[in-house]
Amino acid sequence: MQTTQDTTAEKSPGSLTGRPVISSTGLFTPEESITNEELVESFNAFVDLHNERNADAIAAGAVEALHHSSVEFIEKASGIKARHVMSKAPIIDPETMCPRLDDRDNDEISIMAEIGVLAARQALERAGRDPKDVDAVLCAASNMQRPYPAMAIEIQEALGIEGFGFDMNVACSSATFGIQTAADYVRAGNAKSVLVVSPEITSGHLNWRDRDSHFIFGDVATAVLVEDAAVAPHQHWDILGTKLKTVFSNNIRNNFGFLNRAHPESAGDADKLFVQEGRKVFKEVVPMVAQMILDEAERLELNPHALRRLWLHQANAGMNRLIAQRVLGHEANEDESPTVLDTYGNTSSAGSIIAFHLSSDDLKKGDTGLICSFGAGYSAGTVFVQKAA
Ligand code: CO8
Repeated sequence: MQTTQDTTAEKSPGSLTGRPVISSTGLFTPEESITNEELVESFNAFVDLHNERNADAIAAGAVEALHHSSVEFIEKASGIKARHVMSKAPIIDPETMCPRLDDRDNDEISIMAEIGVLAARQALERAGRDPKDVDAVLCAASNMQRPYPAMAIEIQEALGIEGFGFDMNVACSSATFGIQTAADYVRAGNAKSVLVVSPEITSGHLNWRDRDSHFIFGDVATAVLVEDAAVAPHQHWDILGTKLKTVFSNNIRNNFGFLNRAHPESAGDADKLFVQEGRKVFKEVVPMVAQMILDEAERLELNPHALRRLWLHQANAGMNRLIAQRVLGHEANEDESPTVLDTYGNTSSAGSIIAFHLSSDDLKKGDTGLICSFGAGYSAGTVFVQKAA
């Protein structure tokens, strides 16, 4: 197996353009899905159990009573109606309320790699690409199930890809940061074909007992094949420009790490799961991202009002409405800014890629669009693309 990253350019000197394109995408959607009604029924049963079991302590003021969630609130505040998950039954069991994914032997493929491979295979098939011709795999996601060996190397092995792979984590912006990294390998001539795989099992770090956030996330895996234009299939998307940005914020946080462990049952350990100040995130991220898109459009000499479609990060329908309006100069319709949030929930870094995967085939040669992510860090990434054929 090759372990260096500069073999491609050496193999085919002079034949590459150094111009990165998106050749194809792939998507894996878990079969199981939880509707808001099912979620709220289970959450409210948990609240009733908690309040019943702690009735005396609540009456004495030692324990706080919990409050019911509501389908109406969830849909109005976020636009989410359902989410796919890898392990439904334990999540909606009021006595468990977290996924239960069996440990696997070291000689079995890990679950993150497994769903990553399913998305990646689809991307490879759609591009007609033999895995042997891929040079690198980046596993870009907001949570990794172990530190090493890298999930990317496991995916590489399962697909029979020679070359190299590594994991990267930039929360909800992992996929766009992965696309720019892959594009930079192509620009530098270090690779001609790079898979960016984003398996997002967000259900593992969501606090299903927290009324403020229990409805937000869902599981999925996406893959993006970034290649040199010289080897890309006829049907591809030219990458016109990529831009990344990070600004430190404590408003979205997860303190889980190798120095501690998460115990969802213990209130004291709730910060080892996803926590956020949703209102602040909303207020601060919308202007930051809208301005970043406008600045990047100006740098690339693109008229933002003429963008044919925005594939925005899928965190909140209201955020996307405001960002799209600022960018396009008018209220965007579903065709201009497609939503997958309603059925997938927030799938972290995969959201904008799912939207692109499901709603891009109908665009015409020359149409320009924007893949954009934003989330914890804060982090944000833009990838302006143009349909080549
Ligand atoms: N049911 C009923 N009422 C509720 C509920 C509920 N479930 N939850 C809260 N309420 C109540 C509150 O108590 C509050 O009541 P009051 O007014 O009396 O105080 C009222 O409803 C309003 O609450 P909020 O102010 O919290 O409601 P918002 O309108 O702000 O909506 C949202 C909450 C939906 C969270 C919204 O603020 C939002 O979407 N913000 C942006 C979030 C965002 O984009 N976050 C990015 C996260 S993604 C990321 O980068 C993380 C990556 C890691 C992923 C993997 C982890 C699993």
